[in-house]
Amino acid sequence: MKKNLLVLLMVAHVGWAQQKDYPIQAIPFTQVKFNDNFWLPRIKINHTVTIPASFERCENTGRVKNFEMAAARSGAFCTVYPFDDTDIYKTIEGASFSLSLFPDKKLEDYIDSLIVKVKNAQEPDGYLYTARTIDPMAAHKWAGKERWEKEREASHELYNAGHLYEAAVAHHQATGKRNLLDIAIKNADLVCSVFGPGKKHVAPGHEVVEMGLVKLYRLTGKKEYLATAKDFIEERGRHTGYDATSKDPFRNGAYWQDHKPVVEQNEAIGHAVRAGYLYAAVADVAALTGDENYVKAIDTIWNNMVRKKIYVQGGIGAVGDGERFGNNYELPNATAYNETCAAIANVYWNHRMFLLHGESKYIDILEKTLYNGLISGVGMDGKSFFYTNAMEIRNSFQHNDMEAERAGWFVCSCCPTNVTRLIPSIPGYVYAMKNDNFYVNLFVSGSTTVTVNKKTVQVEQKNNYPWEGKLNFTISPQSPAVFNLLIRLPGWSQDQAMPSDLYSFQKKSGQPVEIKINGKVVSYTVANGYAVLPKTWKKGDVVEVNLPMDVRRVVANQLVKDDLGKVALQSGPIMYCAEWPDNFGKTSNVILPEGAAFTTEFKSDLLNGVKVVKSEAIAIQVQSGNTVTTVRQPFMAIPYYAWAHRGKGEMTIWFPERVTDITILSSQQEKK
Ligand code: FUB
Ligand code: ZN
Repeated sequence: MKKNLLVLLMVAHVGWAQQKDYPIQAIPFTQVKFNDNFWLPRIKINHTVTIPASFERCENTGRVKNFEMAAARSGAFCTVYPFDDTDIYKTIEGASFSLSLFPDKKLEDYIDSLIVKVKNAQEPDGYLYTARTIDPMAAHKWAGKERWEKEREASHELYNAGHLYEAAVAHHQATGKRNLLDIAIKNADLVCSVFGPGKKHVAPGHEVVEMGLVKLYRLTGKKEYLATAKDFIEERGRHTGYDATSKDPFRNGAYWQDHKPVVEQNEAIGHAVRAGYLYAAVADVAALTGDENYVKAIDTIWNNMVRKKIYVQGGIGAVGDGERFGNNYELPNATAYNETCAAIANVYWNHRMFLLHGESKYIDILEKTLYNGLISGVGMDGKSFFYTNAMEIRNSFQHNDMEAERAGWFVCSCCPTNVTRLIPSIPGYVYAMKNDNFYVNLFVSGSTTVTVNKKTVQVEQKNNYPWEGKLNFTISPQSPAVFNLLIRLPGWSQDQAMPSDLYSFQKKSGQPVEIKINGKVVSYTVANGYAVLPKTWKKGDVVEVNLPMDVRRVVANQLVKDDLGKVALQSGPIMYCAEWPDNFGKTSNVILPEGAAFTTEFKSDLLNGVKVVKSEAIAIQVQSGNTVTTVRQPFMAIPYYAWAHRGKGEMTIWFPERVTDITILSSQQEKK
């Protein structure tokens, strides 16, 4: 009898937790150690510079003061946006991830002192939103007179909540403390009591609360959190106040992904950060509930994004007006918006898509984003940032809205604080597991220890990625262990510039990727984009993989008007750009003729160490008296992510191959 009761209790316990989940589980970032030259320095500078600088900005811009005033219930909200609270939450989240990697008592204590301020600003029923609490009679103009009244449009009450939950979970996991978690739970309980069937209805105006609730659900097992996340997703497309005939995304609801129920949506649409967070949350809820219609919807949306709406350097959200996705193939270079937060959202989404489906194409997008259009968002100093990530800069700066220099902070500073939390979590994207399949997704020197097929296995990577393609893995199980090692064969190593026909390599290489085990070339099968290596692994087994790193010319689909007749340059995962200091002060006049050969060179003294691409170009020179001449000149390209560290000037990603495809700037444009 007692035994039966125990079984029942065990079932009940398992019942609250995840009965269903992603079929693939990521190896948590805390279990992955880096000792490489590319990511580890970035993670360190994030800890030593970015996090302190970010907290400092939260202090000196008044964001912390907002919490103090909310605690005192007096004063006047002293920053600009009602979502400024989230900069504190996101920095706490990043700092917590970082604490897991680098224990730091001073930082931990400082976070605790901030948490006291957050707690004091929380209203007794759990409501937490300084833009109202400071003075409810004079709430922020985006917030409305009543709580949640303007949530759909602009208040960001649930956006703030979502970032609070994500921070709280990270903080609890890093420190074991409940101080922030209890605040988050109190707020989440309020949110669940206010919204849902038979209660208030709203499609959150800026998604992220859904992902946050899922994280809280995973930690606490409270089903309401998952149910409310799902309710919020279900709310989309139900609002009756839009004008469906309008093409304006603000009028037809598409800006908020609210124009149709999610399961009927088939296009990456609207504000790109909102969209990315929504699609990531849909993946989470699909994994946890087994909802196949959700999976179908995000699969279709993903195909649309990858076939028609992503830039060659991994940026998404082409249009500045509304910070949103453009129409299909609308990928202008001169006005590309590419918000850093959108790139981050795309990493979150693609990682989840991989965990759902186990296909390497999702990691191809994640890798492209990570090494290019995302880290371009943070400068080498760790404290300067791009909000938008330009695709070209011309001397005339005729598009003044394009940022040509990084800044320390922004009035709307979502991107810097988002970078702060993304960087230390990168080790969590490297490995994953499903039963006796062990996936290697990213190539970073370092190690992890995992349990595969009930055996403890240490996996060590040694490489000089992303500069060289020689990868070395040492597999060391405690005792011989049978499992499949799945090594991702990046799309670019398989003659595929993008998992779609949006971009392709001008010439196929046809070079197969060679793999050796213990010095012997082995044949292998490829499944879902992975080289599958089944074996009884023994201590010290060495796997060598040789990825081709030659410089490739990338061409865009003919429907991308801006890129017609032009090529971009790629070596391994890295996209290149030409910048003015390396090309006689100008890059908009550069033609890369067909057939021009490329060489590469690693320059340790340039931009913290980068592999540059060299060639000979033809440069257009406009002389006085209506004369245009061409000259041959040396050409040099640097990794796109490293541009804008040497002053303001021209930058080009897409190069014409013929003189007929170059845009010659008028002298009037030059002067502007
Ligand atoms: O609305 C909150 C954040 O501010 C968005 O994610 C960014 O695009 C910026 O508009
Ligand atoms: Zn942003």
